[in-house]
Amino acid sequence: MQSDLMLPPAPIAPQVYQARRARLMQKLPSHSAALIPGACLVTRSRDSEYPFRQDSDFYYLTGIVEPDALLVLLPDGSDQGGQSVVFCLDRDPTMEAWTGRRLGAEGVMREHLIEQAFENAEREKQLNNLLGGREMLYFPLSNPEAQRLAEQAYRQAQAAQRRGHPTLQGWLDIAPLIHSMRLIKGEEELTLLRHAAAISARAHCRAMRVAAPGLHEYQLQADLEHEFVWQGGSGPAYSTIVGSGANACVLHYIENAAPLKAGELVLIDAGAEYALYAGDITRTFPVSGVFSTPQRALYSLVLEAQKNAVAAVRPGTTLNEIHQGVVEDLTKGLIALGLLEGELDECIKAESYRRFYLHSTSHWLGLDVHDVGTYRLDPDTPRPLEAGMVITVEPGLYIPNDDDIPDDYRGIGIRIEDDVVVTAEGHEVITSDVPKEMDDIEALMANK
Ligand SMILES: [Mn+2]
Repeated sequence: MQSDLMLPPAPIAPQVYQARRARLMQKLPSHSAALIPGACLVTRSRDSEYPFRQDSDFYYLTGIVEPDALLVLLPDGSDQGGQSVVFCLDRDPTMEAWTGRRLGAEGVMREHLIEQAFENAEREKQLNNLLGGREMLYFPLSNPEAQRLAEQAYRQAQAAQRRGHPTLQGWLDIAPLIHSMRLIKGEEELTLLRHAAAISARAHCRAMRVAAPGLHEYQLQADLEHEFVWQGGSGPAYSTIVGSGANACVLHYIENAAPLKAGELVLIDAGAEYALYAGDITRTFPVSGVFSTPQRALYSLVLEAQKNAVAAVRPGTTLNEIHQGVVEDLTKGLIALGLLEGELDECIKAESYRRFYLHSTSHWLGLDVHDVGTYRLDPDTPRPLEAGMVITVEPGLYIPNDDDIPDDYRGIGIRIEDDVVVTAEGHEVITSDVPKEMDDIEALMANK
């Protein structure tokens, strides 16, 4: 099994996070300050907690994975952008004996190149000093902890105003500024995304080899997630979907409880999280290793649409155009199979295809599986793709168990999803280590 281990990529250097903070501060006025809280531990039951997952925005700007931290940015209009301050967990020998080493203020400054750091015990006093005289606050408006800190700062500012100091004038959302940066991935991020994708692809191959009638969906889930962690990932990047038979038609089916039956397809939508970056792959394959004729007919339709969509990925095009291409391909095919009636244009205009394909074709991918960034520049203008963006391409067909559907096609759900980097020349598919051609899938399943 040792030969099976993949070579892990280098972690992102602290200088990269430092440069991101500088870039963000250069976008902020020098009389402002920004507050960006990290994530806290969340209770799972009684005194046990969910595994800690850092807030993606906080992580993007610091690389710090401790809970209960806070990043304060103090822009000053200089080339370096300004100063970064972090509040972190207090050093505490007793607590550290239970839960492990804490960075402490010195560790934060040394290991993460933060100019100034304090332990949380000093938070209130030091925040007052740092924010005094700053006229505008930026923070993620959706974050209740940041909201609380901003209100506290406002009360302090009012008191200071009575003593003649400049006062806090208002606050603005910092999320859009961070999210527009996260939308374009740097080379060091692409390396981690490629690795998350490669681990995910291996896990899918493994599930294809293991699948057999008589097993349950959850056993494929266990096998996928074993591979994620075996290769150094933290686990799944989102709840693993293993849907056999008609369960494949439930888009977010995560019960994964049904037995796998001979003759049925199984749809797996699963991806590893590696260094907080997400993989996101969907494959659909026959439980017993061979596609039936009606399954082939539907699968080849989805596969053609998916390959055409991937081929269309390049700078300047939009996710909207790619989706429209998929809709046209799928609708054409559904008419040819007799599942839709009428002319192509009419079916598209009336959206009758939505009975079989109701989701969109792509989403951004990064630190979050449905990554941040707007899809439109304004309500009428889809955002053109740029080099460094990472997307999924995932058309599907979901045929309901309805009386008017020919028996052969009822209850079949198929989705094929790859992760694709937009490059200057066009695109790079980073999930091609798991087959999607039917003959290749059958060959892999035959040569377990
Ligand atoms: Mn996806």
